Amino acid sequence: GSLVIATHNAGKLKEIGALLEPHGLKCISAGSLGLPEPPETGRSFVENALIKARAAAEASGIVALADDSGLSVAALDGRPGVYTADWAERQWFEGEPGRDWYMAMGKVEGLLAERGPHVDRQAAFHCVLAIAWPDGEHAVYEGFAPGSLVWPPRGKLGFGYDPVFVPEGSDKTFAEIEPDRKHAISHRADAFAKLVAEQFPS
Ligand code: ITT
Repeated sequence: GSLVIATHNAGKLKEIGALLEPHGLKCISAGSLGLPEPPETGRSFVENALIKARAAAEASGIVALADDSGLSVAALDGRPGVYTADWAERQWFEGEPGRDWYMAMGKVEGLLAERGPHVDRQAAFHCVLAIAWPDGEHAVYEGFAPGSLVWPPRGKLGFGYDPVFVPEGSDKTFAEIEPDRKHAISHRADAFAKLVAEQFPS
């Protein structure tokens, strides 16, 4: 079967495609269908993932999969959380195209630095996958990857905050490890395993 992937984030789309491929599932991107991007007005990853999946299923008439994800930093009381993309896109180094990623990571680091040299650097990536059918049926699956933040950023692989995130048990950042390895341990892989077990068992 085919699924519409309700994301406009190229990094996510690539990872979701790689995670779905072994299950014989084909991705159609929301962008290629010209689907609109609904406002993410939810206060949780679950709410936002459902908003995106339902809107795409309704508009396309095809089963849709959405991913809402983000980084929670312990010393920042879980921020940026659902606002991870907002911090990246708007609130930091606005107007310097191509450097936004560095800037967003720098905002997190700046807030950590304010808390002194012995600040707790623990953080976790969260991912909620929502699947929705045109008839309104839906389900959500949550994934999690514990780790810690490093500075300066290291590595060129992956996307988003990968260059500053070291997953638990590793000394490399997500941007320094091969995609296959990231796909074995990431928050997205964790949520995916639950989705596949329930929706696409082989
Ligand atoms: P869509 O809503 O169109 O899917 P988005 O980028 O706005 O795209 P989110 O609202 O879910 O998606 O924001 C997710 C944020 O978390 C975004 O800034 C990503 O860079 C970051 N993020 C999520 N997963 C990540 C990963 O595996 N590695 C690095 N950063 C990640």
